[in-house]
Amino acid sequence: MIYCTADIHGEFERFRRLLELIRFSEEDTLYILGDVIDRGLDGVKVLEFIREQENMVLLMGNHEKMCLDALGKDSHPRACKHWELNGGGPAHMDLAEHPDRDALLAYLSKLPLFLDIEVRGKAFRLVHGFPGETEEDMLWGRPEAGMTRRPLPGKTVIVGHTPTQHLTGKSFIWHGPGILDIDCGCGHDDPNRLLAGLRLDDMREFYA
Ligand SMILES: [Mn+2]
Repeated sequence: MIYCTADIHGEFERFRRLLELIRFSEEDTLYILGDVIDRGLDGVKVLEFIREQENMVLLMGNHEKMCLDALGKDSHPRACKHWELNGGGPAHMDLAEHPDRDALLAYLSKLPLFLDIEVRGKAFRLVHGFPGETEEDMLWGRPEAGMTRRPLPGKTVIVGHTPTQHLTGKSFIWHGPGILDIDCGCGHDDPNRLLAGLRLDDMREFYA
């Protein structure tokens, strides 16, 4: 089976609970739509875990991009500040002295901005923020609650990045026209937050 999740934001235990809930096995594939680090404390642990799994595919989120801008080869103090202001403190600390720091940064630098996949004859675009032409759109763009037009004709778009609480006030997957937002606020302060999993074979939703 093919699953998606997004925006784990350092909540390693909740991520483990989701994997148990969906009985994730080596026959399955999990696409993770970015933002595994920051806000929660265990982002680097989540990142290392995902990197070790052959059947987990991570996409770039704006938090992975901020981490790369702060620590990668073109780093500058303003990028560090920007990352810290966006909850990058724990991952910054964990990566500073990390024995695999270079390998982890190299892994991050190769993450795709979007993926087009087909599951049981249905076409999907997976992207962190919103489908668009530029990296800025794809990492930072957001759907609007009242949108009426499909973002991509012929494709169902799956995004994270925008907590569904901001669109509907609820911690459940948001269904817009030809687009689903699966970021249910994991890693945020909201006591009602959830980590969602979506099975693309039958569009069944799971929550941890
Ligand atoms: Mn994001």
